[in-house]
Amino acid sequence: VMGKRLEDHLRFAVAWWHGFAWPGGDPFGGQTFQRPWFGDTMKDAKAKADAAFDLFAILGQPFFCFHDADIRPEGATFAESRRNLEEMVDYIGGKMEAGGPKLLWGTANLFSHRRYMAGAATNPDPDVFAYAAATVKSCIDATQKLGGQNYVLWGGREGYETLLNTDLARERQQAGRFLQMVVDYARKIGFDGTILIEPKPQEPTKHQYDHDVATVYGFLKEFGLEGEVKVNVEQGHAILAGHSFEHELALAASLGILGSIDMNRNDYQSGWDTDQFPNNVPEVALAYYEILRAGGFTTGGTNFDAKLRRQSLDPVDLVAAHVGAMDVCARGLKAAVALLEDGELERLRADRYAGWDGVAAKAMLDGSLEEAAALVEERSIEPEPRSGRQERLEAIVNRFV
Ligand code: 3MF
Ligand code: MG
Ligand code: MG
Repeated sequence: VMGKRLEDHLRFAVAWWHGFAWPGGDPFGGQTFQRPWFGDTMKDAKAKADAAFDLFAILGQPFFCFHDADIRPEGATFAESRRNLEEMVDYIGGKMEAGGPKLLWGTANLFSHRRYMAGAATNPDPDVFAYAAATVKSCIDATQKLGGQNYVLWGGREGYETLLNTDLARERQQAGRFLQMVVDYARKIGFDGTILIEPKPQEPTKHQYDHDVATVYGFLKEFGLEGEVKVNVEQGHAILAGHSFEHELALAASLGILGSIDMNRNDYQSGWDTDQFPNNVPEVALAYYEILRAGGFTTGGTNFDAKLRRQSLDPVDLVAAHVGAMDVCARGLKAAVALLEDGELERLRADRYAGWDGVAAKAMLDGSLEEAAALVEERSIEPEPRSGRQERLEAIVNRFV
């Protein structure tokens, strides 16, 4: 399709944080999982990397993604954390050279540590801003060193709980300044990957400044960064924002900022992010349909931002989870390709707007209210609603999924 093999459209990535770092945390209990590699030492971090590459060898997926905090132990000081990260980057780099997957993206965890409870870039404390900036620098360096094709920023704590203690305008300015610093540094060191913001509403802070694609685009425009930064769209985050996955993808594509996707599943109980592995082929098909219509991924890909359920104690379940998820995506992509090749949907869509091909209608696109008013009276225009044929379109989709 479009000159590429099917798998080159999918560009699967395994997320390091769910598979190897997530302790099965339960807000009503605590840690659920026990893994032999859990621990705070460099030895544990290396054992975790070994386990990760064992899984990658079984799955054979082309990419992986990580946060700094997933791959290195936190040091007693910033400098120690940075050195730990550098050592792990060398360790992982060696494994990648031996034939492992490539890095789709790296990112900084600016949300788990208690220092970020009141925000990272948007924190009222300038020391936290500086610490976050230093951390992102070390993560861009790590991503660059491992040949990462993108760099992601998810503003997990960039928001507020109560407006009463919040200078909203100031915090958004701080976030804009921070993002400019990120872009400047990435360009300065010759990082040629794509910088991506991952929008998400309502969690963990009640009011997130990066609520959805439209909000992030407004933010990028405000700071003149819409040509520099794109978005990483996540299914679960789209649902939490009251959208569908395909809506967020289509909007991002139309704004020219569609970069990559975090694939997972949030469904009817959508008050919080459940990060399940995808298992809804029709929904996935509509997502890839939008991605293909936008020309497919360039540097982006399909990252499984999905975790095992807490009762799935055996890490071997990670194999089944990823295999099943890849199958769902492959089936969704094939359905999307078949729909595009069939062409009926696109013909019907174009047909719906065919009225705009007339000369008078075209003139209205650069006309005025007066011209429209004159036209309506001169031609006695009295519109009747046209048939939308929605069930017919859905029936076409249903033939392919
Ligand atoms: C939270 C997320 C994050 C991001 C990650 C990279 C922990 O809901 O989706 O995963 O994907 O921080 O941006
Ligand atoms: Mg995500
Ligand atoms: Mg998420």
